[in-house]
Amino acid sequence: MIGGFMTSNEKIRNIAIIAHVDHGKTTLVDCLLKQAGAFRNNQHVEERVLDSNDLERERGITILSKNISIDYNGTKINVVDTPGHADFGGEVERVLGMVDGALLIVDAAEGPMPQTRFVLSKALELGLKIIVVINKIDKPAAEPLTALDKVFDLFTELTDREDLIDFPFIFSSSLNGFAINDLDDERKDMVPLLDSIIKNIQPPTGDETKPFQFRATTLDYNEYVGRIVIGRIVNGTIKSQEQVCVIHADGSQERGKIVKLFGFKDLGRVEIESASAGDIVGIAGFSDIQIGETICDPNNPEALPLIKVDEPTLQMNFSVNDSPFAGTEGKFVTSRQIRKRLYDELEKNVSLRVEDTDSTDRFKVSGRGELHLSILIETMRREGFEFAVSKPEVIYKTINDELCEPYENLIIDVPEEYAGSAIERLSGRKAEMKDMQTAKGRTTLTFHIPARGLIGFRSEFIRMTRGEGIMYHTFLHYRPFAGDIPRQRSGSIIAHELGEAIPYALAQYEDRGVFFITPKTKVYRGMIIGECNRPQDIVVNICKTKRLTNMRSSTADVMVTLQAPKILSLEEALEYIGDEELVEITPENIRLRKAELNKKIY
Ligand SMILES: Nc1nc2c(ncn2[C@@H]2O[C@H](COP(=O)(O)OP(=O)(O)OP(=O)(O)O)[C@@H](O)[C@H]2O)c(=O)[nH]1
Ligand SMILES: [Mg+2]
Repeated sequence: MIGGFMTSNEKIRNIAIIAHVDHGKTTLVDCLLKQAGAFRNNQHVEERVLDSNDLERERGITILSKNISIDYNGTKINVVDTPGHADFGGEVERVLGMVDGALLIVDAAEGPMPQTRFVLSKALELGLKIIVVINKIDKPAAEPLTALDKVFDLFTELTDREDLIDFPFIFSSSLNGFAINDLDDERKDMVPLLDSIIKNIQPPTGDETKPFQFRATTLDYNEYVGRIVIGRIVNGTIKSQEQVCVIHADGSQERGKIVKLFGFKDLGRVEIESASAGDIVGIAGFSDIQIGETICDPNNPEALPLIKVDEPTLQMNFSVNDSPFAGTEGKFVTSRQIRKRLYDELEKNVSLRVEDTDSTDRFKVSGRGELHLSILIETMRREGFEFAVSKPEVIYKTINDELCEPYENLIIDVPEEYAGSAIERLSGRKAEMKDMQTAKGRTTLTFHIPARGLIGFRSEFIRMTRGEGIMYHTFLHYRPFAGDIPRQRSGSIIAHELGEAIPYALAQYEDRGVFFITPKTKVYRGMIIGECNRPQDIVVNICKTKRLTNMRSSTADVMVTLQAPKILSLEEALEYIGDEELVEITPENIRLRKAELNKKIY
């Protein structure tokens, strides 16, 4: 049977799950689904079942927020799992607009972290009721009560509203599937959390008898019906196939029919016949509707306040691969294919922007941060695309006739002995220190820094702290341009000709720097194959075979032992390249190269 769960508001709860990255949101959703019997008894369930796309599973992070719904004793609890990484903060903020409450998950060992503060501040601004979940209490280093105290401090810092500060809390281990009200309680299941949601989160407000109003909050896509907008029915009731009206951001109205109406049930989206105020649904039928716009009753068209979508702060060019290896590794390589793929991405990637440029082979792609853009690159590469990307650059804006640039709030946590050098390096990148605290041998520092100053910093930071430093940054605001930041990068080692790198030649240049390639890697003229230990680029002939003057030298080639190369990940490659350099992306390889391959000096 299609449809069915017409519910009155009383029987609905809408919540979002919010937290700093990795504090256990998705694992907690697993537990809730299991507890509510969403899986058959004998069904094999993967961990973090909601992190369903390949990249999410591989990296262990949530990239897209997802809706599920559970039935608990006759109440429908709509749950939105949100991503924890700062690049997706805008998405979390929007999602919070369609719920009535949130579970704020906090790692019992780590306590509140930068993104905890960000998501909490957004939830409090909206006046949402929050249940604090101190998670991972099974960890040996867990200090649940200390973490709870710190969360309390954070609340008092962020709001004056007593009713919100007086928050309900619960302890849990989503890995072990239990939640408890008191640390001495028996640890058996998630029932205490479900009960707490029913008790503490209000049923949605909204009037079923008023004209229909729905606000598009997130995007989804399905190849049969196209764009699906997900959001909350603010007022009224709606049926599938009904005539409605979209009010666009510019005020224009578009009439049309609801082609499909979706509700959420357990893990999936199901087609339904009707739904009413307070419920979260998906609507298909409008290909031009944008995030934040309203769908409403055509006889009483009234727009809901628009919600803003965060503007991109970082941009880069995607271009057709024109290296000598072009077309040999990818399935989709033409300008037309790349263009279509990029524009298709806009169907579901809310804060991404794509623009044509003066060259038909190049597109400007803008996003919310390095992770946002690198995930798109990685996804396309896995689909078989081949292309080249340029160095990510911040997006400047003119505000009140003044050139402004994006600033980030940067928090680093380092062993005490590295604090001095961290401060020094960051001030060279125009960072201003805002706070510094030392406890238990570690120092936590807060800076405001131009986003520009962070490009390339991560790898330097990891090296400087010998891998023991932790860093987080989130977008802060636009501020007047801070002036030049000289980039300190060593020169590159550049290949001189097309061929295959041979061990003997690599060994010869080993004292000049570190290589990014292994022997037998195919290289071409102008390809960047290593980092020099001097500021200048050097060009090397890495394919030359030694003139064989006697028999011994042919075996000598086999005998050389080389230092391990430094194989750059996609993110590292993007951080490494400078102006006039590109990263070549194919399903099989990530190569660095000079944009101009045939310059005299190579
Ligand atoms: N020890 C312990 N580990 C946990 C618990 N809950 C989650 N984890 C682990 O913490 C890691 C992160 O869990 P996720 O559920 O992916 O965290 P998340 O908050 O959804 O992460 P993002 O979506 O990337 O922000 C995983 O390795 C989990 O297995 C817990 O209660 N105890
Ligand atoms: Mg997650």
